[in-house]
Amino acid sequence: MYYSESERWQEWSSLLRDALPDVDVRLLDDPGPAGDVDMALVWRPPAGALRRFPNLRVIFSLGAGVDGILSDATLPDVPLVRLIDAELTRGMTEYVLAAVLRHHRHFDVYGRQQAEGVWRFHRPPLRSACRVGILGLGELGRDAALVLRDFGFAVAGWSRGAKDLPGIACYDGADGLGAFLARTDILVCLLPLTPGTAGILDKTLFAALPEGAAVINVARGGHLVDGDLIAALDEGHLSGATLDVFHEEPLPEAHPFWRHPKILITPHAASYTVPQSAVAHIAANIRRLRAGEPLVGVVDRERGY
Ligand code: OXD
Repeated sequence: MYYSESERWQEWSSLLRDALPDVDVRLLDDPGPAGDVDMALVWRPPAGALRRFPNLRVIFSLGAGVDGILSDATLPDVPLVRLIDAELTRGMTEYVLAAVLRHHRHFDVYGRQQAEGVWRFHRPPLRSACRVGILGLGELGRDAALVLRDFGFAVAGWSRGAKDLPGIACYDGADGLGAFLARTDILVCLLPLTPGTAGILDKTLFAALPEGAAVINVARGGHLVDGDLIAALDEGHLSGATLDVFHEEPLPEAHPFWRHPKILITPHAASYTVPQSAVAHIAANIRRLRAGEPLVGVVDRERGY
């Protein structure tokens, strides 16, 4: 059973049938007898929608983040599987690289200068002296960190539990956060949204970054305290921000982010699910489910990712 942008369901359904000819894909709006449905493929389904299916065995997320599924307090107690897709991961890395380069090469400053007809060169620091910090070293954070490292940036990562990545300075836990922030000129948030990470991008965190740092949020709007970001930019402590995600989407017309000269907004476009590649991950898991084998990408509901 499928629930997302309904215009894409034909595409998903035909790709799934190519991979697993016996699969019968139905829309949430027209699922047939509830007892027939044993698997759900969803992106932010309406709360309560999945509890109608008594024989549900698994829920597949059609996106990397699962907060929009876990927020349903009545979610059936069956495995929830996040999407792991090379195209989605690379799409995110591409965006993060572009955003880091935008701050590193002062495109944000040049944009403001252009508006005033100012011709002034700003020499960027050497890449090896530009310290990028990735908050969150899951599937997406790890790939971005390694590509930025290969590009020559000084990359560090922070995660809740300890991680070890070649050429990346890895910090973890509450104790490691201060040192991680103190060495970070460009901060990228790629954390899952959980009760423990909501509002993490706040004035305390910004104050722990060096003067002139930039912030890129490609995780969830709920990570950011909007007013604290505006204050840190207006005081000049932060030099700029690139934001792809917001508390309310689309971002309301009256929101001050729209007109802030130091903020670039993109419309939740950092990455996106590519059905042609994502279907391989889902089909492989369906085969595992049928063979009674462990699924890949099962979310730990306690942790929230
Ligand atoms: C996702 C997203 O979680 O697009 O995949 O935000």
